[in-house]
Formats: sequence, structure tokens, C-alpha cells
Amino acid sequence: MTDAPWWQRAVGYQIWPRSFQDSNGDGIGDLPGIISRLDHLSDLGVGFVWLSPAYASPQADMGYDISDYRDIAPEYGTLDDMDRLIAEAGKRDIGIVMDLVVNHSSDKHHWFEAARNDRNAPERDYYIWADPGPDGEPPSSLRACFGGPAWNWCERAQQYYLGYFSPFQPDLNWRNPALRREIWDMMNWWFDRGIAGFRMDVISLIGKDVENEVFEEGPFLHDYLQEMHRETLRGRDVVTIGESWSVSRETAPLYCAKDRDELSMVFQFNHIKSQWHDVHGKWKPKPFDLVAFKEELFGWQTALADEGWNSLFLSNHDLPRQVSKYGDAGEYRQRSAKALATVTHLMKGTPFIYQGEEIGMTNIQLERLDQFRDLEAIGLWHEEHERGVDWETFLAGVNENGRDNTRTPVQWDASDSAGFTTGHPWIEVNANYREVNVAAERDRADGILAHYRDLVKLRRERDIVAFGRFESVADNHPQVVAYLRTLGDERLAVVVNMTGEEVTFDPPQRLRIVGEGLLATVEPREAIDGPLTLAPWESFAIHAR
Ligand code: TEU
Ligand code: CA
Repeated sequence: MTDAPWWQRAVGYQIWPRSFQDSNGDGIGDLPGIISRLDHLSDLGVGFVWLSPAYASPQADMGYDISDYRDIAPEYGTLDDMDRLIAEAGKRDIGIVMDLVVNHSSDKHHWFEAARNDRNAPERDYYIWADPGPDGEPPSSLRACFGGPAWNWCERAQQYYLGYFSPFQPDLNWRNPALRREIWDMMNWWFDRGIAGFRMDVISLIGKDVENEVFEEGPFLHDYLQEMHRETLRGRDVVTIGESWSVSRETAPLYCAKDRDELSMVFQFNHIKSQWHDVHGKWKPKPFDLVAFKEELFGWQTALADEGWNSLFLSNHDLPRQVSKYGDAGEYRQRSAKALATVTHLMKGTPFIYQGEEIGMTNIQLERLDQFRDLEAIGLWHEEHERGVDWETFLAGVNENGRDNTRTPVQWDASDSAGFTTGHPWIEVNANYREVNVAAERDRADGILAHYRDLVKLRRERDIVAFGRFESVADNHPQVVAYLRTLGDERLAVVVNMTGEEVTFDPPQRLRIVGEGLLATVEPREAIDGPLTLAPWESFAIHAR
């Protein structure tokens, strides 16, 4: 196990720069702010940071619309700050993983400027264009992910261009080898600055076949990923995580099986989507279904047991706060936050913590459209409204699943603006910051933060946590998560009550175990020897060796 790649023992921590820490009072998080908080991350013990885009960007989609891949947004800092961040994090054994957003650029990228001004510019073919039909109509009625048509008329170019997400995010034409060369050079340029890897935004879209309207996991995808490996990743000891909303248990090994030379792992969302409405997706709340949730989480553990590697997460900058979504943000906030962390961190894979999750930050409650910051929520309100969804229903969906929930400032202490800024924050601080903040958590020996610290440490120190075989137990139990990890003669049993009620659970024989109580969030537990009565949101793990 000593020859396993470093990222198989590490925990990742996602920083969304706009809301992490402001250093100069303009109300916007920045790179010097991140540097000033690195000790929080080394206390937690994380191995790498996934830094959401800090590149130059008009911020139409909060940095997922990049106008210069080789520069930093001025409000976030400079390339020097970036170099300093890489160096300072490195001193603490923390790698910096950048976000690679190359399915599309910003419409303000100089490539796109050149492309639309001149049919003969080499950059023209960096994007995806189509002539109007006989009546001036677009090539298809495809809708964009953030609302409106995906084909946008460009007056200057006298053609339509594809913006799969929004008109501000024109799709790059990966079929052009010159474009691919630009991307490889840019990736190598960042690697040479010392970064530890890339998280790759919607990477499963790059192999699209536009003529045949195949977008997700298109026919060219794996050729391009293998070319990427040859041109940039080969010989480098880095981590790569491909984001995909379409990847299945069947296709996942194509990206991350070792002998394929593509990526380290994927971010998949089937456990998340298992809780979405069939027609209205995340905009129509549905009661939490633990059995469906486990079927996805555990199914992935089994599917990638021998080939590939899992990423483990419940939150990110596109998802709601996990304690609000799957736990209890009220009475049992502390306990349920710990329960969710136990579930996630003791499976096999690389866990990711989203900023503020480690202190149990919660969703916000919005009331009016003018409070929305996220272009997805704004765009989709208009779409859903046209489909007959009323405002109250949509608002309930936004408050449960919307992206602004995880984008509020990190709550560092009980001072004004939660210690995030001395100025006026760009987005409202969650009203509960006087109670929910890092300083308060630091004083709680049995708090959420301490629990996360323990979990991160366990993965580093115990082979069974990092590499043990996963076996699911009690798949159909509607209230309890239980699983077993095994490594040689060692066993690790994990049991979690996923409700705010007392629950009885009769563990099957193979979960009966006597050993060392690794962690327990209600009372110490060292054995499972018969039916259990679990306290609300209780979680524990026992290691026998
Ligand atoms: O997200 C991919 C994506 O498909 C999301 O738009 C997702 O469908 C949605 O948030 C959930 O309903 C990535 C980034 O993580 C996201 O922040 C970007 O907006 C998007 O790509 C475009 O770059
Ligand atoms: Ca700032």
C-alpha cells in the first residue's frame, strides 16, 4: 500500500474563492485571504485544495466563464499571489488543484472576440458555429442548461454559435487539433508553476458530436482524454478529477481504470440525482429516500471496487449545504453533520470537504428574485414558470437545492460579517453566523470540526480506511446506513442512524464485531453483539484487528 498514489490517502478541500476570505475589505474573497487561512486547512489535515476558478473572468457564471486561462481575476489577486499560494500551501504539504474549465470559454475570451469578428481568423474554428436555416432559424431547438436557447445568433459573425450552458459560455470546438494544442500548453504551463492537479469541469462534454446531437460522453471523449494524458499528465505525480453529470457505473472505469491512462477519478452525481424530481429535477423538492441514496452510493463502491477509484462527497458549489439537505439544520445540526461526515469519509475513495461543511454551515432562505445571485436559478425560474410551475414551489426548490446556498461567506467567527470581510460582503452572510462559526467550533472538543479532523487522520493512518474492501449491509433499512470494510483479517464496522428518532437495528451476523471504538458521536461503542438501539443521528465505527 505504500506504492499507492498520494491522493488515495488524502482528503480534498474545495475552496470557492469568492466566499472564502476577503483580505482587503472589498467584500470579495481573494487569494491573499486564502493564504491567511491556510493554517485552518493544515489543522484539518487535508492533502489538497481544489480551488474553484480564480482565473480572469467576467463572472457571469462565477468564474466558470474564463476570459484568460493564464491570468488571475484582478479582484482575486495576481499570478504572484497564485505562486505564493502554491508555495505556502506546499510548505504545509497541501497541493493546489486548479479547476480546468475547457468545455467552453467566456464570450469575453480574446479567442471568441477574434472568432466572431473574422470568418478567416484561426480562432473562428475554436468555437462551434452553424449557418441559419432558410428562414433564419437556428440549427435546432436545443435548450441551454441555464435557460434559453443553446444556439445564439451572432450578428457580427452572421452565424449561430453553441452555448450549451449559456450565451456567455460559448462551447469550444475540441475537434480542432489547434484548440487542443492550446489547452495542453496551458495545462503544462500551470503544472510548471507547481500545481498538484486539475478538477475538470463537465469533462464528459468535450467529446460531443454536435451534428448528431450527442453531447454527453460523445464519441471523441476518450480519444481526447488519452491525448491529454500523453500531452500533459504522463510522468507527472498529479491528481485529476473529471466532473460528469452523465457518467454511469458502467462507463466510469473508462475514465479512471488504471490501465486506461486517463484520469484519477470522476465526480459523479447519481446519489444526488436520486433525490431529484423526475420532471422538474432539483427545482421540485422530494422527500429524502435513504434506500435510493444508498443504492447509488453503495452501487458505486461495488462497481469501482477493482477497477478505478471513487470520489466521495455530498456538497460542492453547485449543491445545497449537506446538513440542510440530508441532515437536520435545527435541533440536531451538530450530530447530523457528524453523521453525514462519518458516512462519507469511511467509504473507499477520496473524500472532498466543501468550505464550511466542516463546521456544519447551513442553507440560506431567500424570499425574492432580486436576492438570487446565481444565473442558473434566475434562468431556470423563467423556464420553469413557462412550464406552469408557480413561484412558491420554485422558491421552495431554490431554498432546498439552489446553488447560492453554498456560496455564502465562510463563517470564521462571531464578529460582523463573520470575519469574512471588514467591508460589505458581495452576498449576504448566513444569519446564523454568531452561533455557527469556526472559532466556536474550535472550542468544542466533541464538535463537528474535531470530528472531521479525526476522520481525515484515520484515512491517513489506517490502511483499512483508505483501502479496505467495501461491503454494504442493510441495503433496505429505511433509516440506517451500515457497512463493513475488510482488509486481510481486519474489519471495520460503520453504523449511522440517519434520522432524528431513536431507531432499533438488528445487525446481521457479519457486522457483529468487538474491537477498538474509532469514533462515536453519542456514546463510546466497542462492540456490536446484538440488536442496537441507536440514538438520533448517532454514528460510530469499530475496528477489529
Ligand atoms: O457544473 C456542471 C453542471 O452541469 C451544472 O450546471 C449542474 O448541472 C447544475 O449546477 C446542477 O443543477 C459545472 C460547474 O461546477 C458549475 O459551477 C458551472 O456553472 C458549470 O459547470 C458550467 O461551467
Ligand atoms: Ca477582496
